[in-house]
Parts: sequence; structure tokens; C-alpha cells
Amino acid sequence: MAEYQNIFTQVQVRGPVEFGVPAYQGAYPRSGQPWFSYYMGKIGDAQIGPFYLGATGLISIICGVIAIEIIGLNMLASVNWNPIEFVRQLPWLSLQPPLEKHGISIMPPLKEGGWWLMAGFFLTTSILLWWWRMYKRARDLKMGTHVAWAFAAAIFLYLSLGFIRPLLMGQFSEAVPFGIFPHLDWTNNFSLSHGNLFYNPFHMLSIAFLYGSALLFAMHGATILAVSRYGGDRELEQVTDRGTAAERAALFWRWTMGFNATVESVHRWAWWFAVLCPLTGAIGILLSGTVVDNWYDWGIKHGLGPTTYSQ
Ligand code: 07D
Ligand code: 07D
Repeated sequence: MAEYQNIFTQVQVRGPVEFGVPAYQGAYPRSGQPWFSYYMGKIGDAQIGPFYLGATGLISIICGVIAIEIIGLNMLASVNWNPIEFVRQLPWLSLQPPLEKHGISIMPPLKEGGWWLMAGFFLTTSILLWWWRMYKRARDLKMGTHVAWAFAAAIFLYLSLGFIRPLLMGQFSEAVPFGIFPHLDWTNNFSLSHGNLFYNPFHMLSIAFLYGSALLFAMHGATILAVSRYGGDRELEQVTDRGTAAERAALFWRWTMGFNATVESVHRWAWWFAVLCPLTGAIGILLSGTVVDNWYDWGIKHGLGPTTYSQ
């Protein structure tokens, strides 16, 4: 039997199903008989289940389904309830936010933004409940709550785009429409109507953290794969007996970069880069139209753009 396994030399060992640590007292029990999937085992754990849904999970899914129903049925109505056209045109269909004349009224006519507000309400409730479920599951497993706080950073950007900034502007019409290409059109228009978002320093920071996250992920993923032949992917052994894998990985980076993160700190690097991407982004969005109207003009004024032209 192969001693060390990675994606290339993988042997799937099947023991009895693992039920994990007992559920927290008062929590709903995990349900369902777990089963194994060979193909899931290729990309992760082969065991599926048991599942834990709980009240927040269940209500979150119900709210998510209601939001998708409202969005989907409005899109279907926009193609005269023709299912073929719905499928054909889906990427371009949309549910638009309230018209400008309704400001931040929460009761505009349904067809003038009411449906959008309703869908937004259910989607936001669904996302917040899922956050709460994530936080609770982590606490009940006596884990840190890092994942929930990273998710909160993304939720902050989502809320900035669709709720906080529109409130600050006094206009729900400023919010993002639901729809695949329509939300891209909105993104493009946002940049244009604020004089080129590239001159927004927080957009710059967000991009640096986005690219940085990809780079860190590539470096970390590649490093661990590169030492998986020495058991580097088996984190527990690396902590109790560093062996040669972690040492080689560290040495590799000291040789090639002059510095190495530690087994622990590399995850802090990754967490901060990922979290700062939407966090700086949200700041940039909240400043647009509220504090700074035109980022290009702002950039020129603050030395980000050319002040004179040679031609
Ligand atoms: C891979 C994890 C899985 C998540 C996935 C997304 C839905 C929506 C809706 C059928 C990396 C699931 C999608 C549930 C289905 C309908 C009507 C995460 C992974 C696979 N965007 N955006 C996409 C959202 C904003 C922008 C794709 C959501 C801003 C650009 C997908 C939000 C701005 C491009 C999507 C949101 C913006 C995209 C792939 C919320 C500025 C693309 C996403 C809630 C930040 C890309 C056609 C992906 C694309 C794309 C979803 C917000 C810009 C549909 C849910 C308003 C420039 N966005 N987006 O893989 O191909 O994420 O678009 O805020 O080029 Mg977007
Ligand atoms: C959207 C957080 C919300 C998501 C949540 C998830 C579900 C689905 C799914 C069950 C992504 C909820 C999930 C409901 C459940 C399943 C499967 C995070 C989101 C809560 N830009 N730009 C960014 C670049 C331009 C514009 C960020 C590059 C142009 C606007 C990012 C370029 C114009 C906004 C970034 C570029 C423009 C952004 C997003 C290049 C358009 C934003 C970070 C090379 C012509 C957003 C400050 C992120 C922002 C944003 C990258 C160009 C417009 C770094 C690389 C100039 C309006 N841009 N951009 O984490 O924060 O998003 O801006 O040209 O709002 Mg940009």
C-alpha cells in the first residue's frame, strides 16, 4: 500500500463512517446516514454527511429560495412567461432596483422596485442567517470564529453596494440590479459615472489584495503540494514532528525569496489578504458619490494623474 498519498498517488481508505464530535447540548442532532462518494474523495473527503441544518440554516435556505423565486418569476414575467425565452435570455434578464422618484421609500409600487426591495430583504436575511449559523457552528465546535469574520467582510461589501451606500445617497435606485450581465453593466456604469474607478485608492487597495490573495494561495497551495511526497499535507504530523517537509518548504522560500512564513503565519497572511479585499473595496464604494463624486478629478487634484499634457 502506498505510504504517502497525494492527488496523484491517492488510495481511498474506507473505514466506518465518522460521526464527529457530539453536537452541542440543545443543538439539533445531525441527521441522515452518511455515505461515501469515490469522486468526492478525489477532491476532498469521500464521506458525505451527516448533515446539520438547524433552525438558522433552515430559515436561511427558505429565505434564499423566496428571494430566488421573486427574482426568477420577475424575470419570467419580463419575457411574457415564455420558459424557452427565459432560458435563452437568462444571462441578460434583470430585476431592477426602485425608480429614482421613489428615493428610499420602502413601499414603492411592486413593478417600480417593490419586488426588488422584497427580494433584497429575503436575500439579505438569508445571508445574515447563514452568517449566524456559521458563527454558531464554529462556537459549538469550540473553534475560532475566523471563517465567520472573513464572510462578514464580504457581507460588508455586499451591504455597502446594495444598502448602505444607497441609503447615504438617499436613493435605492443607486443599488445593484439582480441579473448576470445587468450587474456587470451596473459595475461599468458605476465606474463611468464616478469618473473612472481606477483612480479610487480603495479600489487600488482592493485589487492589490485580490491579486495578492491569488498569489498567496498559489504559493501556499504549490508549496504544500510540492512537499506532500514528504507528508507535508498531513498538518498534524507537521506540528508534532516537523520532519523534513516543513523544513524543506521553509528553506525553499528562504532560498528563493529570502524570507519564509511559518506554518501558522502563512494562514494569517492569507486570511488578512482575503478579508482586506472586500473591506477596502467597501470603503471605496461608500466614499463614491458621498464624499468623492469624480475619482479622476480627485486623482488629478491629489497628484494621481497628469497635471499637464505635452501635446
Ligand atoms: C467561485 C464561489 C462560488 C460562487 C458563485 C456565485 C449566484 C448568482 C444569480 C442566476 C467567486 C454564485 C452566483 C448565486 C446567481 C442568477 C440571477 C466565488 C466563487 C459561483 N456578484 N461580478 C460574477 C455575484 C458584484 C462582477 C459571477 C454575487 C458587484 C464582475 C456570479 C454578488 C460587482 C464579474 C457573480 C455579486 C461585481 C462578476 C461569478 C453579490 C463588484 C464577472 C462570481 C451578492 C464586486 C463574473 C457574468 C464568482 C461573471 C461575476 C455573483 C456582486 C462584479 C454570477 C452573488 C456588484 C466584473 N458575479 N459583482 O465566481 O462571469 O465569484 O459575470 O454581491 O466577470 Mg458579481
Ligand atoms: C461581491 C462580496 C459580496 C458577496 C457575498 C456573497 C451568494 C451566493 C452561492 C450557494 C467580490 C453572497 C453569496 C448570495 C451563494 C452559492 C454557490 C466580493 C463580493 C456576500 N476591477 N470594481 C472591485 C478589478 C474595474 C468596479 C473589487 C480589476 C473598472 C466596481 C476588485 C479590474 C470598472 C466595484 C476589483 C477592475 C470597475 C469594483 C471587488 C481590472 C468597471 C466594486 C472585490 C484589471 C468597468 C468592487 C471598490 C471583491 C469594489 C470592485 C477588481 C476594473 C468597477 C478588487 C482587477 C474600472 C463598481 N474591482 N472595476 O471582493 O470593492 O468582490 O470596489 O480592470 O463594487 Mg473593479
